[in-house]
Amino acid sequence: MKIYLFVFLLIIGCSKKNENVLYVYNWSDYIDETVLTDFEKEYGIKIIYDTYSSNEELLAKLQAGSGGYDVIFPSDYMVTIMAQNSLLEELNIKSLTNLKNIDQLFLNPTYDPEQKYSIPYTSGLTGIAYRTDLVTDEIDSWKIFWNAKYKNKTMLLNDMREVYAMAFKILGYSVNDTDPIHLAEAQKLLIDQKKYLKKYESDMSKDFLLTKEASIIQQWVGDSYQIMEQDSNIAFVIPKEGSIKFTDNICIPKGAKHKENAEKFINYLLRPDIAARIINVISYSMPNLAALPMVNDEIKNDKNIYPDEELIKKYEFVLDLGEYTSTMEKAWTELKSY
Ligand code: N2P
Repeated sequence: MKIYLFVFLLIIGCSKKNENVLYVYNWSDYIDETVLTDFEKEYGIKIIYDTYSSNEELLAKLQAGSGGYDVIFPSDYMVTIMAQNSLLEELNIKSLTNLKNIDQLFLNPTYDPEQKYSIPYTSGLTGIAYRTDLVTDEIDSWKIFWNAKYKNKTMLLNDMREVYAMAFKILGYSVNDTDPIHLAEAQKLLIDQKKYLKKYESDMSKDFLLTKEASIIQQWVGDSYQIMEQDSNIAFVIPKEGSIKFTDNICIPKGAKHKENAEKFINYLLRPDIAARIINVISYSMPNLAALPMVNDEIKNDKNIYPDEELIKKYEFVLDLGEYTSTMEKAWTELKSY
């Protein structure tokens, strides 16, 4: 009898222990780590944290059924794709009492009109980070990536939609263009650029820029500002042709084992003090209005981080291209192996 009781208590104990965890899968360099440890202390929930560097990597992981994640951060168009593929849990909005801090303009977006699956986390855009001590030209255009002077010193994001968006914008097309003739033109341009390319790389390109192994990289605004803080010879520019603007979101993947913990975590991230701490570390804007008074002035007043519409009028949100995605994927695979 005693042994049964012991086993029973052991099982209860283990399952209780398992409940106090949360598996978080986020973009690299997209959180203030002290916010994670403070959450663990405050809620007694241990966070297991893992990172990715593109929406497509996140999608592939979820489609493979691996990871066991409870919280993920897909961009706008990826929320649509994931919702359509039944990869997201519906959120219990009532549990998210801090949603009131979010700017109304960011609620009920076209990619999730009923706010069923996603809560906006950050927003930003893609531009060029470069070394002012190595680049003598004035940079205002994506075309700098085709300048032979910077051969083997340029890096583009390892991100299909970002790379084609850049080429489409140079050619005067939309980032969501689906004309195969335009794709062929973009492909030609990008094949030509490979002569000057060191590597397609999203995360490590920042280190390459810091160590001067690269001079010019395609990079997201906040990630660029994070390295600008480490090296005053790094600058960031918004190219005149435009490119992608995004809203990244907090979601719960289908079948998440710790949904309640996930909702506690999401509500915690929506707290003004927590949001402000994250913004001050990652240098991306968040639609959390109540956080603004606690955001550092140099971030709040920076037009690249909090841009006005005029500055980014040529910037577009990525849309799901439906079946055409596989056509682009084929071109991307070909481009990378070229
Ligand atoms: C985080 C980059 C996320 C921006 N390092 C792209 N959505």
